[in-house]
Amino acid sequence: MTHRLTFGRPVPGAGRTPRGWEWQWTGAAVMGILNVTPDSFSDGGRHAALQDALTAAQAMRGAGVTILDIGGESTRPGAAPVPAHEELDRVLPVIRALSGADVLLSVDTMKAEVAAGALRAGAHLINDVTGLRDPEMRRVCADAGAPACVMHMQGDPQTMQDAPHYADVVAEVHGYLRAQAREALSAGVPDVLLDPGIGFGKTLEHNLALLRALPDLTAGPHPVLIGASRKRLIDLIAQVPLAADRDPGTLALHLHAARCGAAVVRAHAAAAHVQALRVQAALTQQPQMQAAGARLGCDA
Ligand code: HH2
Repeated sequence: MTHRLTFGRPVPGAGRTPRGWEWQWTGAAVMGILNVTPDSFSDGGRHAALQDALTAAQAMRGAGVTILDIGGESTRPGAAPVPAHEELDRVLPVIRALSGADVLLSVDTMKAEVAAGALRAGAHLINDVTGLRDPEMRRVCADAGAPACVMHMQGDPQTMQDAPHYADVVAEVHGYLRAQAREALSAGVPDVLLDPGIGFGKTLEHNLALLRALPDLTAGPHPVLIGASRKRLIDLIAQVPLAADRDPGTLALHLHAARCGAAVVRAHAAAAHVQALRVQAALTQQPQMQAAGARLGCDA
């Protein structure tokens, strides 16, 4: 399946179209997670020094990862909020050091102020786990010509896992994502990716229902991102208490997502994902690399 994402300004690997600059790829691209936080649930503290973050980025890039998602604030259940200036201090040096590299830079932030600073420093894409609910976030993305990932979360990270409740989780989450996409596009955001938000205010049954219903979401007009990497649902399914041990379960979930038409999978073990997705693509005879994706070594 071929996916497209439109930017309002030139970005690495994008081709010019009448609507802007388009990134086009086939199969699921890998978004490598680069958390520069002390407290992320799986990789907290690992990339605190700039050099460690750049070494990790280089390794992912070398393995064929085409999008890096740089995060300066943990969103794990119960995480303490971080002031904008502190989040900027964490992400800006990494963005500046990587800007100009042949890779798309996404910034994982809930704050318009952080998004604005990150985009000025050279980021290309905003990943907002609050789904662009803040009109200021929509304005910042529109002004910078940056597409955004619109994610669903019930509640906020402090309380979201207390008692998640839905009458019909699939209808509610998909309806919310479509409404937020309309809102973002009408505010001038050039394009959106949609993400049902695995683990964000959801029980195991809610997560499984959303993953099973993925073909309904991927049949829509917007590319879909799935981020199940090392999340607790894998422990609940397969009894794996340590987050760092959950890569096999992550791969199973993300290969399922790719088969269901997901455009991007967000992963800690990014190199292993590139390899597994290439093998899966060969089995399903999807052409591996096309157009812009070929130049970027885009993952099938
Ligand atoms: N999950 C996390 C963070 N950001 N963004 C999107 N679009 N989708 C996700 O599923 C998602 C996300 C949580 O994972 P991680 O970054 O590893 O942990 P932490 O939030 O503790 O930094």
